[in-house]
Order: sequence, then structure tokens, then C-alpha cells
Amino acid sequence: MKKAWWKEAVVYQIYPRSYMDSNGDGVGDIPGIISKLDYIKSLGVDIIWLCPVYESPNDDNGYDISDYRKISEEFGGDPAFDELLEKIHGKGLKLVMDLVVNHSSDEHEWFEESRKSKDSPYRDYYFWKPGKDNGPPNNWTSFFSGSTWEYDSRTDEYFLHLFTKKQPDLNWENPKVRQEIYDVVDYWFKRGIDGFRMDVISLISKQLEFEDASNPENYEETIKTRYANGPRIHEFLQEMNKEVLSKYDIMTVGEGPGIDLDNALFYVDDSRDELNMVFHFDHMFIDNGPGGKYDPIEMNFIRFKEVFSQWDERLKGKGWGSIFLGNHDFSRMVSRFGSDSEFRVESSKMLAMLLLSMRGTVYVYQGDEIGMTNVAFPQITDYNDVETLNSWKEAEERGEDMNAFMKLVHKQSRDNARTPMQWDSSQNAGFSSGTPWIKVNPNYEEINVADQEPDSDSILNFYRKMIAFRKNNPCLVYGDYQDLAPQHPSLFAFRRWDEDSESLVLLNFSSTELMADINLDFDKFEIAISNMDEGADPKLLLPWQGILLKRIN
Ligand code: ISL
Ligand code: CA
Repeated sequence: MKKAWWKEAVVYQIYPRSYMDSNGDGVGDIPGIISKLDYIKSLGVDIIWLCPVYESPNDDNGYDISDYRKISEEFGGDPAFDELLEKIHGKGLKLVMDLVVNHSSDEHEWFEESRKSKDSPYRDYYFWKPGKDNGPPNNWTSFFSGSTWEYDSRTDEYFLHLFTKKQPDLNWENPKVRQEIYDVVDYWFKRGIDGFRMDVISLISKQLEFEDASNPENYEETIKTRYANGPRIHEFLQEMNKEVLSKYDIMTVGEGPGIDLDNALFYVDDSRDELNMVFHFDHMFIDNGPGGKYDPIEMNFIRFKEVFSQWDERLKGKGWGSIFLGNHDFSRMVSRFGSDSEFRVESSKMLAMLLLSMRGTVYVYQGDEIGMTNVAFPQITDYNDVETLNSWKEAEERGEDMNAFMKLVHKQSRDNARTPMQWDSSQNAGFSSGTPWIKVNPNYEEINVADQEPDSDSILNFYRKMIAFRKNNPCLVYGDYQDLAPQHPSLFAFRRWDEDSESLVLLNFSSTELMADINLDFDKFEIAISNMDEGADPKLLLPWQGILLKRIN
């Protein structure tokens, strides 16, 4: 496997609104991040991925950009950004930004011009269509509820928006649009950033027939058959690579629904010169029913493990994977895959062990390093996320039992991951001296950085230990992967090895003890890391215990 800095990296994802507020306006900002750079460096991570900080009306918290070259004043503006980048580099870290170019904000000047008239030179920057039978051009529904088409009376046509109506989709068919985007990308590389995470890149090429979805209420099917992986997607990515990406030593990771085992290599096969990595959602959508996130089904643990095996098998030797268990779009990793009550500490550490011993580039989401959990706000008015609020409205219109729906919100809302970072036990968890834009999780008095710093047994210090261990054991980065107990209902046991070394990882995904009955010569291994006081028998795993063993050389 060819080596590269971005393959060996551990990435720390920051959701800037919720990280650290420096000026008391309740909104996290860039000076706030600067004040925490020593903390970030102390984790042992290599790269910061910063969610969007560009100028934006914030209909979708920055994923609706109105100026691609400007840092939002709310976050501190361009001078603060320049200082951040310089300090990040000064610490030997790198910075990856978000590139959101499937859509812009409706307040971007391109769209403001586009909507003025059918003859506007910007008309073709977006998708405009006449209606059909007094309604929208087709039956597509947006990721965030309702039709993907919004009527604009000025020109008596509809425009396409796969997300909110303030996020009109850019028309990549238009070469001028593509050139504008490549110029933006080039602008940021010239400014010195080290890569891009490309938002919903799987959606940029549209099926121009705009054919009705056959089962519009089936979310996954519609994504796969209508929205994602359009006919020119790879042509566009290869063009972007040739025009700009290939000219810099940077990293790219594409995000997007509809990226699956069958098509991933088209994006990341080394020989195709498109992207370095993609995020897939096979494990993240594992508890989604046909209606999506607000139609949950039970998590299938055997399938969960299978996802890791299948992806490793598919990419090995050809492309490179990305490993993550949470981000700003999903509920908290410990609440989903671990146990956020009695065994919160144990299971947070165990999940850290999983993350940091898989093959691929590892992404740690802010707050997971201290075991932050989901939140259960009592009122829908406590929520901010547009996806949550729209789903709520739809459920209300359908006449659903709203108490039951509230439970779903508690479980699934993206705001679970967006409550402020919990720094200490002072007011607002030390996040802000003002009123935070979204409430702090009330458990901040128990779960916060300040308490965990001095405690050598804390989740935080366990992350540091695991990250350092991974750095010292390249076998965990590049080595081969094998699941040792794929059918076991609660044990995740796998092997990582290369020419020089071998590690075993045993993880108990349950609240009861278990015997890891696997056919291996345990005498040849010694315990390197455990998330609990090391027991005498590595095969006997306590609830949520994780053990990493290394072959004795
Ligand atoms: O969040 C999801 C499910 O609840 C995903 O389907 C998500 O909408 C999808 O992966 C795209 O996410 C990205 O683009 C969105 C933005 O809202 C997300 O925050 C971003 O990560 C639109 O730009
Ligand atoms: Ca602020």
C-alpha cells in the first residue's frame, strides 16, 4: 500500500458554531478555536476539518454559502481565519475545509441574478423548469422534507433544491459553473489550506430527464435511483482533479449519500485521479427504515461488523477508506453504538478503540473524545436543526402522535451532535459567557474536559493513549484486516497485521460479560491496551470491555 500523510492522519472535526465562543454572542467562532489549539494539539491529531465558516444566512448552519471566498463575520471574518491557519501550521497541524458546491445559498449573487429573468447570464447556473399540471416538475422530495422544487413567481418557473429551498442546486452541466468552482478551490489552496471535505459530492451530476421517483417515500431507493451518482459525476471529478486538485499536495474526502460498495472505487481508485477518500454511510444508516432517519429500525450488530469487512475488502490495495462513527449529522456515537448510561465511560473508550484500530483515515468528532451524549430537550422550540424542525412539521401535518415523535427527535436529531462543546462545569459548560445559540446538554457538570484532563483514567486520556498507540504502530494504519467472529451477536474481534507485527482487538458490544471463544494462540500475545483494569484472562470480556493485544515478537 502506497504511503501518504493523509492516510496516516487522525482528523479532528470541528463544528465551529458549537466549539468555543470567544466574544459572548453565544456563537462559537474562530478566535474560540484558536484559544483551543493547544488542547487540539494535545490530542495527538494531525488535521482539523472545519465545517463551513463562509458567509452564510445559516439556513442550514453554513451549508448554504452566499460568498465562497469570505469568512463569515460572525465567526471572526478573514483576519481571524488567516491567524487560525497560520497558528495551525505553526503547530504542525493541517487544515481541511468544507467545500459545499452541490448547492449555494439562495442569497449568493449567482442565484440572486439567476432568479431575476429567464435571460439572465446566470440563469443556467441553476436548474429552472416550468411546472407540470399546476404543480412542480416532478415528485422528488427534498432531503429536508417537501418538494425539491420551489416556485418563483418572478419568472413563473420552479428551481431545484435537493436540500432546503434556501439551498438551490448548482448546475454543473454549465462549464462556467464548473470553472467558477475550480477557481474557488484554487483560491483556497493558494491561501494555504490542506484539503477539502466535499459536501454531498455524490449529487453534483443530475439525471437531466428529472424522471419521477417510483417510490418517493422510500428515501434510500430514491437517492440511489434518482439523486446520486449521476451520469457525469466522474467526468466532473476527473476534470476538477486535473484542473486544480492535482496541482497541490492536499487531501480530499468526498461525502455523500448513495456512495456504496459497488461504486466507491469509481471515486477513490488511485488510478482514476478523482478523490483520495469518501465517507460512506452504510454503518450510519444501519438503523434507518425505508422512510429514513425518522423511521428507525433496530440496529443489526452482525451487519454493522459486516460493513467494516466489506469496505476493507473492497478498498484494499486500490483506494483508501475513512473511518468514523459520528459527525454533525448524526446522534452521538456513544448513544448510538455504545451505552450512554451506566457504561458510558467504558463504551466511549471501547468505541475509541474501534475507531483507532481500523484501516483508513480516522475522523474524530468534537466532544466524542470526552464521551458527550445525546440530549433530550423537552420542547421542539429548543431545537434548531432544519431537518429536525421540518420532520416535526411534516409529522404534525400527518396527525402523528407528537409525544412519540418527540422520542424520535431525542434519538435521531442532528442537534444531538450540535450542542456546545463541554469544556468545564461553569455556566454554559465554559462554551460561552452569553446565551448559547443552542442549549448546552445539562450533563455538562459530569461530562467536561476540565474534569477529564487530570484524570489518567478518563475518556479524554484514553483517546490520547489510543492515538499515540496508532502512531507508533503503523500496522494499525496500513496492515491487513480480518474479522475473527463475524457471526457473534455481541463480540467484535478482529486482527490487524503486516510483515512486522500483529494486533488483536476484542470488543464486547454488550452490557454482559462474554467469553471470546476464538481459535487463536493467546499465549503469543500480550495486552497492550485495555479500557479497564486489565484482567488476568484476555478472553473474558467485561461489559463494554475492549482489549488490544499485540503479538510478542
Ligand atoms: O444528515 C443526513 C441524514 O440525516 C444526511 O442525509 C445528510 O443530509 C447528507 O449526508 C448530506 O449532509 C451534508 O450536506 C447537507 C448538510 O445539511 C449536512 O450538514 C452535510 O453534512 C446539505 O449541505
Ligand atoms: Ca462568538
